Amino acid sequence: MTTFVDRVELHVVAGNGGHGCASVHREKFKPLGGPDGGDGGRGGDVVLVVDPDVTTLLEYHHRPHRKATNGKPGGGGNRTGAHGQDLVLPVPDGTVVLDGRGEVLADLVGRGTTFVAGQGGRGGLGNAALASPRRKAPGFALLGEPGEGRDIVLELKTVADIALVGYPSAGKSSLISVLSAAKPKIADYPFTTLVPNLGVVTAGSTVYTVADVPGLIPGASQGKGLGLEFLRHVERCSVLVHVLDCATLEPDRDPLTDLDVIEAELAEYGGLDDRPRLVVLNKTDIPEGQDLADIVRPDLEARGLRVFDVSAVSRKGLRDLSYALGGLVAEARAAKPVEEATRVVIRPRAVNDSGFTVTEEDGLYRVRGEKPERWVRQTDFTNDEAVGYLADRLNRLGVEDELRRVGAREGDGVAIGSDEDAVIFDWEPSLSGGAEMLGRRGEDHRLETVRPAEERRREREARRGDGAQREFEEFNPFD
Ligand SMILES: Nc1nc2c(ncn2[C@@H]2O[C@H](COP(=O)(O)OP(=O)(O)OP(=O)(O)O)[C@@H](O)[C@H]2O)c(=O)[nH]1
Ligand SMILES: [Mg+2]
Repeated sequence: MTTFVDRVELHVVAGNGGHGCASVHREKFKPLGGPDGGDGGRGGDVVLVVDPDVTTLLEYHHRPHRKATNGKPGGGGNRTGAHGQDLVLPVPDGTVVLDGRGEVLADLVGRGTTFVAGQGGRGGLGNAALASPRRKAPGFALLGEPGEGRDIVLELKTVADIALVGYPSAGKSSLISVLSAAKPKIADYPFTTLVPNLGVVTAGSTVYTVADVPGLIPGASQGKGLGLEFLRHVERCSVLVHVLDCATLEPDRDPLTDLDVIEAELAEYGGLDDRPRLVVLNKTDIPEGQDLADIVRPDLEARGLRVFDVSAVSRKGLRDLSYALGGLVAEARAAKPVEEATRVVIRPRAVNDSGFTVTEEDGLYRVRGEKPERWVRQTDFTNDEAVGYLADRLNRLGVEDELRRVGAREGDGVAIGSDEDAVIFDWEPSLSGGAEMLGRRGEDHRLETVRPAEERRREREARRGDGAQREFEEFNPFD
């Protein structure tokens, strides 16, 4: 038995960037040949790609955790680490990608459409790349950045031109079976169809797809029957077809009230009002069915609906129906903008790449920004020289000037990053730009230690409370 899965939660983690290497070239009789540590490789991305041969999300239901490979660290002799491999995940045509809060991130339609669900971390620069006239032999390298990890939801919406809707047993699957080569399950009990069926119809020069959805009953919007769950597959269709049963033996039912009930459920689901509709009166091979069809036709036409008498059993009226549907599909396609064969969906980045902000919350100054936060992730805090390099970079970006402008004073706590992963240090303002102050290699007191936020806060409060002597040394750049 095949299982149809049309909604899954997927946890993706892109590959980490490889660390840069700190190494010094060594040769016989030439002990200090300069820095030659190579860069780390980029971590692999996690990429979703539409592959029309994939029809369900079942694969991800079984294995919801996916990770791309990490970049390799750089090596001595200027060896660059290998890039991690991208993890390419094939998804069905019509897959919608949502974030954890239900916001749509991407709508993947058309073979080859691509979405980067997790971005691989950048590799860290090796010490060779960090060398400059001022810093001839850096004794540190940058760390690779962690790969982006995300929880996303994939939802499948069938990409069909025509959707057949109606009560259970109205003959929707029967119609697909006679209009197309598809062979869905057909039976005389309700809810035969548990997942949408799809068929391809050729009418003259137009080729289009028809999908049915499991039968709807009154109260489907409250979850009765199979509920409205499957209507998401109708959302992309250009035309809705009401399949009305003219031969039902159930009391209280006739084609007109059936139509009203289904329309009420569609309205409850929402978003389908603008779709053109037509009506199929089915089972007119049965004499009573044809009689009923003749009775209700004027009413339906008075509502402005196009009406087709058909029979999925005797195949009556099918040719007219398939051409009428083909015409509507052709119109809908002509009205739609032409889509490129391959679309790449790029998720907009939340933060401004060049900027940063400084805000104050009870005495703690918080620096947010793509660059400062990235630089912090790249820093090996066990290496003083690396920490000094970070201080330089922040200074050049103007973080220090901005701190001064918003009123930060010596000794105030400064946090870089969000609440969860901030690096916190005490601010020791430099007097003039930071770059020249790194006189002594491997020493920089400005970023003295990385300590938990709570500890820093307690310390600050204690300082304020009794005006006690500050317990750490002043940093004198001219020392
Ligand atoms: N006489 C007659 N019977 C039909 C016709 N179309 C469908 N049927 C019968 O109606 C019953 C239900 O048909 P299905 O095609 O399974 O109906 P459905 O709308 O797909 O039903 P669900 O999947 O349960 O929603 C079957 O026994 C069919 O043989 C028709 O044109 N004439
Ligand atoms: Mg069916």
